[in-house]
Amino acid sequence: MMNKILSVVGLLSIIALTSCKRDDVPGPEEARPHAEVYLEDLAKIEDYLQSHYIKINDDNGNGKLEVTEVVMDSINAENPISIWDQTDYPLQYKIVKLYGVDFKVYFLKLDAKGDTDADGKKPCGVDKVWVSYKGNLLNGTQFDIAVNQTDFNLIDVVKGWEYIMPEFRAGYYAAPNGDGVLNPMNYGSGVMFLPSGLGYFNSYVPGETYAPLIFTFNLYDVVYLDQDSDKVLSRYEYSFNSDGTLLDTDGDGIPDVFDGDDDNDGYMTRDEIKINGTYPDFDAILDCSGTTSGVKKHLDASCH
Ligand SMILES: [Ca+2]
Ligand SMILES: [Ca+2]
Ligand SMILES: [Ca+2]
Repeated sequence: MMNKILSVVGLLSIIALTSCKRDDVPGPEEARPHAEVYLEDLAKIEDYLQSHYIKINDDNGNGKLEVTEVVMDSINAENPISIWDQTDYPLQYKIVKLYGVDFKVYFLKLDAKGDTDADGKKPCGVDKVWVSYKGNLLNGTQFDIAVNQTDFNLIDVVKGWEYIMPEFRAGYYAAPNGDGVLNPMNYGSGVMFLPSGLGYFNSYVPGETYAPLIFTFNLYDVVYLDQDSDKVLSRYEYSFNSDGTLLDTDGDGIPDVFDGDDDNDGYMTRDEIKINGTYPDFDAILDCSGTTSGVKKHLDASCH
């Protein structure tokens, strides 16, 4: 089954490769301005949050949270408290600065143990994640689901994941039943409510254009990546300026996380940081004076 969470570009290229012609999949509509669409999406999402409840059914009684067990539907006599008003899973949001818009992105943490758990690795926005998830439209239509663990690089999927997944932590694997079977334990779980601008926007991918998306997910594991192969893990290079752009130390237009020569001094970062032929941990990378207290060599064009 094709995972629809792949970014539109990735997905459309797969469609192009696997079918001669798809008359049933219309091309994208001409894109409307992000700022305009976002305000409509925000109103729809906030209306949804105020008119729907959330409930977790432990359907299979195995003590693990499956994405299929997370139920959201219109409030009724039996379930009168909205997602907006309930307090079991406090509604949080993150401001995402992108495309000239300050997107307010709501999310819920379903696992109250949350951030305090020292076992949990957190991804940065360009790492690889092992997840289970389901994707729904606001009308309840489920357009995608992966019940079992599957892995994605966060830069390959819808934009919202890049920003919201780092708010969650992974768990660990253990064999609690003494049978040697490893199970994911104590993992982060959540729900994100994405404006269409951080989803498929003007593409028909989820079944309609400009669709706000609801993703319910478990984050089982994180693999730290080195996107530019400069021997500095991306998580140490992936950071944002106050205007929402990615940090670009040398200002050459290539963010540090994708730049193999971060200070543009003509010497590759991986060569600059090497100590006695080995690559040090990030904290041990030296500065120009040979200590670890100043600006690291690969970020300082005055030495190499
Ligand atoms: Ca750069
Ligand atoms: Ca770099
Ligand atoms: Ca350099």
